Amino acid sequence: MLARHSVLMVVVFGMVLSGLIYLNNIQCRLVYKQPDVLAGRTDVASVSPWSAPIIWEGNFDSALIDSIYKQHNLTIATTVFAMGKYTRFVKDFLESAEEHYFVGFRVHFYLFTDQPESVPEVKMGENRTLTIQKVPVLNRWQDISMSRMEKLEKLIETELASKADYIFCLDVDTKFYGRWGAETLGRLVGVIHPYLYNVPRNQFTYERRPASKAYIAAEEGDYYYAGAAFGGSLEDVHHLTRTCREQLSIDAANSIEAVWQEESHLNKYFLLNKPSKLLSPEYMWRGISEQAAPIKIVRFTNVPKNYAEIRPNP
Ligand code: 5GW
Ligand code: MN
Repeated sequence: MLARHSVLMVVVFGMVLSGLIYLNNIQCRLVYKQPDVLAGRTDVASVSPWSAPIIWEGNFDSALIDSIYKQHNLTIATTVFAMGKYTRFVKDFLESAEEHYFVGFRVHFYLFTDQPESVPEVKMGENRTLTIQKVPVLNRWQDISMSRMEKLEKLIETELASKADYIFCLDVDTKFYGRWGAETLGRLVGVIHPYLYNVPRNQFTYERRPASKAYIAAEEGDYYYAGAAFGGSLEDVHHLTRTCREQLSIDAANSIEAVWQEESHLNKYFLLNKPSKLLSPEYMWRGISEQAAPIKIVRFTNVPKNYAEIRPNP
């Protein structure tokens, strides 16, 4: 009786304190707000027509998600490219990731750059490492764009096989402002593009020329996905990068380049291979000061850049 009482008191006290408490040393139980069958966000869709969850603030409990995934001792590989002048983005990207990205999990960053010497020193937390891979200078942006999928494909084959459970591939001209955590893990994960989440599919900027392997007809398509972030299991992302690399090179051989390069091919891939989880535009927003009704929290954004100044000449 006394024991039961004290458990109850801890529970009540814990709930008052934080709303949630992990009773590891008492009963290995987790106490959290009861899931509600009938209530939830009604202003956004939380599931795709093929029943993949769409992750929005308000539809998951971070502490509960963490307690589930923590048990699996996961490693998240994360890749970014910083070629040419894009090395200037590395510091903010990594420092903000240290604050918000898979906090408490093992994270291994792989940075591909043509100038390792201009990568700033960033203090990494416990269980978080950065590997810098030097790659040859590429001056044509078409080559930078082409080479990303190929580099990722090779990294997964040669390096990651036994070293990571999941991988995310991110643009470097970005910054974290809010949690990006285990709620994003899944077999194949795509992010809904911040500018095209609320337009009819015939207005998506898919590749519309049938001569390209990335072609999607006006009456087809699910969502328009951002090229700046995708991920999933090693196996699924390997298949994605291999397929996109192949399709990009078939296009190149036919002297056609899809309107948004890898993003166009990624969108074609996701049309034919449906993601198992979709991230809302909270996970790739337009900028920290941009507002829109469904966006309750900005987790990850584009950083504004002067295209003429930063990109190599065409
Ligand atoms: C340069 C010229 C045109 C397009 C891309 C580049 C470029 C891209 C570059 O010179 N260096 C480089 O590291 N990148 C990598 O590709 C960065 O990781 C960058 O975040 C990613 C995608 O290119 P972005 O960010 O310029 O494309 P948008 O569509 O996000 O503006
Ligand atoms: Mn970008």
